[in-house]
Amino acid sequence: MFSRPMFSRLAARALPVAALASALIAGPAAAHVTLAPNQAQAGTSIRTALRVPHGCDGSATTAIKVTIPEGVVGVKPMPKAGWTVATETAPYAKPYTSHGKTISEGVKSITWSGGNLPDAQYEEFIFIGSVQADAGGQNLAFPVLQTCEKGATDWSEMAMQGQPMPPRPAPLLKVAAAAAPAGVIKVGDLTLDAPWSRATPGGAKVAGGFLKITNTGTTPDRLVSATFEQSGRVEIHEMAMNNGVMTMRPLAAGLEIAPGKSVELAPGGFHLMFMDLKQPLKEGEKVKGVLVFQKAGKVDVTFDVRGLGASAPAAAGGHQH
Ligand SMILES: [Cu+2]
Repeated sequence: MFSRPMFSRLAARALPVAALASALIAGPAAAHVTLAPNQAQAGTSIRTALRVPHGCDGSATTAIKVTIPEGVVGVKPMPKAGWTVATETAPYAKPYTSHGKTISEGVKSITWSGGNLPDAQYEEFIFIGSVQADAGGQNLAFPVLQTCEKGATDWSEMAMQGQPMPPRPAPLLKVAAAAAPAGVIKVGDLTLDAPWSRATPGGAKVAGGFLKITNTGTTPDRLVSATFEQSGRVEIHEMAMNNGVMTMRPLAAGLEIAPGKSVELAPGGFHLMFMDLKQPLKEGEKVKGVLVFQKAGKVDVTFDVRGLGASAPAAAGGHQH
């Protein structure tokens, strides 16, 4: 029978690095400088605090400097009574867009200094920022240099697979994957963006179906067929100029989605053609359908029925074929 300490050692050895990092986050961290909260979702803004639970070997803390990792942008510190706050800016590895402007640099470190935090007391140093959308699934490290009346502590060590937990770990922020926007479906290498259709005027027997299909993989896929709950059958169409007249024609072989590319099915271009409608489509309805791809297979989708767009090409005449 294993004694408990022996079992713990065996278990610790088998932990992959991600689990080890999680253990650092979730474990009893009262003795370390940590972030609270220490979890965030990619693509969202954060408000978090560095928790400083003690000084350096009993000596009072006089300055805290935190380094902001790549993937966290738009950082602003909260001023703190009795402390002077300073920031350093530098270019981001990946610029981002905010309110239509490209932001290519920002705060990369914050220092609160000039205060005095006795070893017997605890304090929080607050800042806000945003986690970039592609930082999902990572544990971002925020190394901290804690300066005290006597000495300093460098909280910058990283947990490594197969190594014991470091005594001075950098505070970590565990970032969950960004939420898919409403109406976006991911299946295999394909992303299907917001399928929609359009209300039909009385008596119309056809309607268009639209969405954006993106292939994030390395091989082509092909939309080969589809079904729509309120129509007898569905064709895949393209619009093209023919003797100076815009006409639609069925794509017998379906529609290829090249790797790394997006194909937009939209009024005036490629579209699904819902034939033999059983009843008119009304604005606000949600109608189920199925898209069939050569590689990704069958995908259930829901088409949002939008209002009748008088000026949009797909609703304007070409449907009498
Ligand atoms: Cu058509």
